[in-house]
Amino acid sequence: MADNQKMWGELGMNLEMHDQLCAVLPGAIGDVFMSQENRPECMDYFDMVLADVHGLRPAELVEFRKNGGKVFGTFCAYVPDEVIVAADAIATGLCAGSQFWVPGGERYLPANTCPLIKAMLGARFDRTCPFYRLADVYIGENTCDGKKKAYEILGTDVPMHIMDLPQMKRPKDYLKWADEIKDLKDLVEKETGNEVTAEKLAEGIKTINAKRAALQRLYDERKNLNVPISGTDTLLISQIAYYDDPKRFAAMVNKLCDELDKRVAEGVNVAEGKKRILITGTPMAIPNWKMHNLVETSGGVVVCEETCTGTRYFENQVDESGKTVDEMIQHIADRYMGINCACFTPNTGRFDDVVRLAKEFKADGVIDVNLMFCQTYDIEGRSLEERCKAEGIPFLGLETDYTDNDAQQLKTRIGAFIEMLG
Ligand code: BJ8
Repeated sequence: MADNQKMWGELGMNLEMHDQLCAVLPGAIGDVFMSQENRPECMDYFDMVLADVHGLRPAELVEFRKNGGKVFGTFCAYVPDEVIVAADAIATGLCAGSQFWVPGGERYLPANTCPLIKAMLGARFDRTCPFYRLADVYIGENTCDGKKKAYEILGTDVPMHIMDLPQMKRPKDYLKWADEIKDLKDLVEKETGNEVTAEKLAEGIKTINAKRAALQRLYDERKNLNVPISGTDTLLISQIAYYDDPKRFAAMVNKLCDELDKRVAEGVNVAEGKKRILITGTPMAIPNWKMHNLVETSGGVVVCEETCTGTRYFENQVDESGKTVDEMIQHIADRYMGINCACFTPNTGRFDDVVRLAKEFKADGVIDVNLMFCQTYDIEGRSLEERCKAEGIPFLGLETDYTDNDAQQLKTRIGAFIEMLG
């Protein structure tokens, strides 16, 4: 901890304010994670990463930068880590999931902005997140209007590169995204001084594919009728995926899955008698565990997340058959364009995914959870509800923010929904 204080000081963080954030974390971890019964032993690694979330990984990034390495901060599941890794650089997710950062963001943004965006700005401008201090360049993307405009404000304080994400999925849009990925490659080459050769890019693709495969394996475990791991624990793993070292992360997830294989064989079930819930909607950035905690303390178990901190992050692999850098970049673009975000029109692929996943994971019901003021997901929720109802899938739509003000009300609604599932 003393070392952490020194590191945070050297990173120019607001130590006094940051102490306030650190003070609440152990309580939150205890309430949300340690109160669960019969957790897999291999959660130890992820618990450790969480307990020292602003110490362990940041210390590695500090060391990496001392040796000349470059760190790129990202905010969206569409930004391909493959290209960054191929330049021997590190990609780290910067999405922010704490109410602690929201007031800081409100100094720069209208109050009726999505809390994820407000927290992003608060984390940067309050100087209370080491990851925001450690990223040399931020990679933004044209997705929703709020993020797009917030990046302009972040860009006044930190080097910012924006990727122009198409908002439709026509053949020319796939080519356009490949072109944007080429620009990203040029940027990381320039920043790092390292060339992204075909060999390096092939290696980067393999590394990130292996990470995705490990997450797919973890999710497959949850398809069992005996659920070997809670949704809350799985969400934590998905959140850590955005900033841990990809090779180590994949190894730790696979180790956990070995344990889960055994638990499944032995009939261990962490959710005896609970209703299986699929959550869909906006991402849940660390430390946002609110909805999972509410569902799993109200008679439900979350068996799948159709979100960017869930299946959208890891489903589908990059085709590894590319020989040239251009071919590989097109394959990367093709994989990422397969993500179904509400920023796209039309986005019926997401409805197909929700229905497919609800069946695969044997969900009793779907809860669509959207962050307040996220227009695209909010508007899309109506059509998603119609589709689920047409398929005979019970559906509940909820809107929330990062505060606990609505927790009791949400718990009542979730409890009633789960009871209705019979
Ligand atoms: S691919 S979901 S990570 S844009 S910030 S859209 S909640 S108003 S995060 Fe996203 Fe990429 Fe899409 Fe995924 Fe709404 Fe808030 Fe915007 Fe958000």
